[in-house]
Amino acid sequence: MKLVLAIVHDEDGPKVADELNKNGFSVTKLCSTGGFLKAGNTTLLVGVSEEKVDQVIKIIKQKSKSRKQAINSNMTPNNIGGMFMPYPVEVVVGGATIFVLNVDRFEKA
Ligand code: 2BA
Repeated sequence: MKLVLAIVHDEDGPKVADELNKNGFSVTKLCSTGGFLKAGNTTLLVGVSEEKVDQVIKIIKQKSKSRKQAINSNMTPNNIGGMFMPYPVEVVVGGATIFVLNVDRFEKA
C-alpha cells in the first residue's frame, strides 16, 4: 500500500477531494501553510494500493492549477540613503506538490 500526500492550492482542495471521492478513493484533507509564502494551502492524504497510485496522481493533476502569486520579499536596500524597502516578487505555485510514501502497515479498528 502507498500513501499519496498532495499539497494543493486552497481553491483546488475541494475539487480534487470531490473528484477522488467520486472515483472511489478515501481522502483526508488537512489545512496546511506553505513555509515560503506563509499562506494557507491544502494537504490531501490518500491511502491506495500500488496499482492505483497513477490514477490518483492523474486526478490530482487534472484538478489542480498552477497560479502566479506575488509576495513582498525580504527587505532590500534601495538607493535613498541606505533605507530598506520591501519589493514584490512573483512565484509560480503548484498545481500540486505530490509525494508517494510506502505504508508499512494499514489497519482500521
Ligand atoms: P510555499 O512554501 O509557500 O511555496 C510557494 C511557492 O513559492 C512554491 O511553489 C515555489 O514556487 C516558491 N518557493 C518555495 N520555496 C522557495 C524558495 N526557497 N525560494 C524561492 N521560491 C520558493 P510550489 O513549489 O508549487 O510549492 C507549493 C507548496 O507546496 C509550498 O508552499 C509548500 O507548502 C509545499 N511544498 C513544495 N515543495 C515542498 C517540499 N519539497 N517539501 C514540503 N513541502 C513542499
